[in-house]
Amino acid sequence: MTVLETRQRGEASDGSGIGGRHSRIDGRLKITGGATYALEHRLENLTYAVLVPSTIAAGRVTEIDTAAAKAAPGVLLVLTPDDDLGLAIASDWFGNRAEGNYRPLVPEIAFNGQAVAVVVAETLEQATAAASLVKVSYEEAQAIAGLDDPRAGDGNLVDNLTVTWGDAEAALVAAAIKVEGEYRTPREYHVTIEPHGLTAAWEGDRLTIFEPSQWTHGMARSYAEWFGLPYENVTLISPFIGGGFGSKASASFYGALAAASAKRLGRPVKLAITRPQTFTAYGGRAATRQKIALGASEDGVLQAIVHRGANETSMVGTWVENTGAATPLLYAVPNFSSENRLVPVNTVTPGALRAPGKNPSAFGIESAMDELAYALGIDPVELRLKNYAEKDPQSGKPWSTRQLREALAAGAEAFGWSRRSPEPRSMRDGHTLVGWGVAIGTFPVIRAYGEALIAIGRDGRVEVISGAIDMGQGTYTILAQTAAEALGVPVDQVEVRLGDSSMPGAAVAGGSMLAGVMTGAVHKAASAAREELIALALNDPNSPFRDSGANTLSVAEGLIASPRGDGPAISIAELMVQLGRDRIEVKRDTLPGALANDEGRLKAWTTMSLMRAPTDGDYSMHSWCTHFVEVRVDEDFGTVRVSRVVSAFDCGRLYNPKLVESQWKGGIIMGIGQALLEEGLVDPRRARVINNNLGDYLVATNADIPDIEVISVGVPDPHASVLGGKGVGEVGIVGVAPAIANAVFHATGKRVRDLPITLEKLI
Ligand code: MCN
Ligand code: MOS
Repeated sequence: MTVLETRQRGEASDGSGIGGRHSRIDGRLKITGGATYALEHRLENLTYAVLVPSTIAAGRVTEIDTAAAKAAPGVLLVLTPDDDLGLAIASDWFGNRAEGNYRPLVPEIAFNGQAVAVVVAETLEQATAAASLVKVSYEEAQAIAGLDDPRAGDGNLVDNLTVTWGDAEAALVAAAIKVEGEYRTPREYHVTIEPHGLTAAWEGDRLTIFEPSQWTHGMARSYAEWFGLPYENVTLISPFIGGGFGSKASASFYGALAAASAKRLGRPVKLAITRPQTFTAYGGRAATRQKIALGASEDGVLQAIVHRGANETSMVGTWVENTGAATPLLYAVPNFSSENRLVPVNTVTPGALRAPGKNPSAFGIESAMDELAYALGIDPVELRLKNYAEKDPQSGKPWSTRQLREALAAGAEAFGWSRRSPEPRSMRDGHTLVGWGVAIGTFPVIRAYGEALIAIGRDGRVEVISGAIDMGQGTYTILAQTAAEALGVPVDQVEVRLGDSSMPGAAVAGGSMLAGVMTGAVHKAASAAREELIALALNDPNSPFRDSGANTLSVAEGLIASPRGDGPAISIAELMVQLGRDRIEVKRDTLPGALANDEGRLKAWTTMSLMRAPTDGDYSMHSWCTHFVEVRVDEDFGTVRVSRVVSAFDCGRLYNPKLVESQWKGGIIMGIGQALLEEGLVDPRRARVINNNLGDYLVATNADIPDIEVISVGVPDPHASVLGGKGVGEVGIVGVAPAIANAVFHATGKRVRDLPITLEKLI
């Protein structure tokens, strides 16, 4: 096959186009120290800010004595709730904006660890020492420590999360077989290796922020609005990010404090969140609980699902961790009822953590389905196939693509599921109980818009420029592959520049949408750049193709030639020289006509208001997965080890299978941590997260992780994205914890309904 034929089939001959297994281009920089992270920028005249956290969880600050701190060596500034920083309230994620003054420090205390002051000094050590000298007096009130605190109550119903069809309560009463359980997940945290923080620097009325960001444009907007600046006056720079998992998608109070301090001092300010503060400066996953009742006929056909969920939120903000997010999507059921409640407690407002909603939701429904399988005496895979949803049960729309049967079949086959003996405690290896469990998962396809600039230089090198980001998921690499393929150049001729809000617009790297958004934009811009190159080559008086009589040209492997192969074949660099051109730039966006104006663009790049829901349109679009897990439980000690995982996924077309496999495995690894280790422990007396460090808040490490096999059963989904891919980044974690809990039940006969599954729950 010739290069051209390969291109026409949409494959890269060297594995570097779309679908190729190219290694991460940023990988070497990240592991050799070549990547400069936000907190590593050494600006001249830099000063250091340190936060002073509250020691109570509820009440108010009555007095702050800053005299000793101000007199301490090197101290330049101490800010307290008494300081009006002159900031305006910024818009929320969706672009809604309230009037008023924004005060990042307030005397009312809503949670333990809330910042009550900030100290800025010449050095970090001086700022840290002075922060300990700030004396805060409080009037303490009774705190509500968490979801389980008896004072927390039942919370408030979230109206728009109520989902009903048929008559679930009546069908449940009438059903031959019923199971009912309450499932709980604790507070969980992102634990990014790179902690949060920023460096803020002013030059006149222009503000530059170096801050790890999942959304440079959205965060730049917040800074501009706080300080009343035109949007263009803020540049937020974030080329490398050491993990985000949902925690780096919005500008936060500490960013406002650092930027306001820098403005007052006329010097750049660095504010680094300490590891303990990563548990309070922004929220992790909210604790959840959900009651699920399933009713089925004796042959295992679901008749009713009744779901009652709740999550904790803070006293001052709303975070909905929708435990009913996956429940109505997974199975065909004629009667369904789901309600969700929000319970305010004294915590920092929780936030997005890999697969928000879907993740705890799957723990509930997929544990309950396993309980139903045992109650019926039906194999759990068979039960899932028996209740297969041929269309979206909630919206009634057809699936765009749903290879979930295929995923169950491929996973079961690769795992050897047919060799499972169904009885609990029936498989053992000496002193170890062996259990096999299965669960499924899903994550929606969210569509949004993007913009990319393609620049072709005099040396023939191609630049792809976008304000989108790469926090490790592979954006640099897949965009290089996309541009290489669309333009017809080798991938190493392409350089991708990301992570700067002054670059072309992009959606948030959240909701597993960025790859679909940005491959679409880059494909469009690179295809247009190719057309422009060809037009110049055919029409420019200095072009060697001018008199060739061809009406089009081919571009492949960086060479431009007549498609008939009978004329000259020259490199892009050579053509640029002959044309006397230094640079060709082509910018394209994927906005529909009605939005392709200044207002639409600003909305698209800086708010989430134009994101399209998975059922917006004729189809219901989601990624799907199945996890097959083997656990080994020590019969005496109750210790659980995951010894084998096989997971099969439908995420549509994969732009880079190597990176996708890594994303899936990353999600599964996080899911193993969630199932067995992770739990934010709150002291009920002080409502304080007590294991706020990497020694006590346990995440999975290499020794906890077995071989993981991942299988793709997806087919290109033309409705989901321009190139046919669906979201990948989050779906991998969904369903892992219930698959493990189900395997633990199979091994031990003990059903653990509250995560994590620690040994005391098994003995
Ligand atoms: N990809 C692909 N083919 C597809 C879809 C995706 O090859 N059809 C690959 C690409 O390498 C792409 C990556 O998967 O860069 C993720 O794409 P996508 O699913 O669109 O997700 P986003 O780019 O929007 O990334 C955000 C997503 C989310 S929401 C969380 S949370 C998360 C995740 O990515 N946080 C991560 N993966 C992470 N990976 C790392 N290393 N660090 C994080 O903080
Ligand atoms: Mo992911 S939690 O949507 O950043």
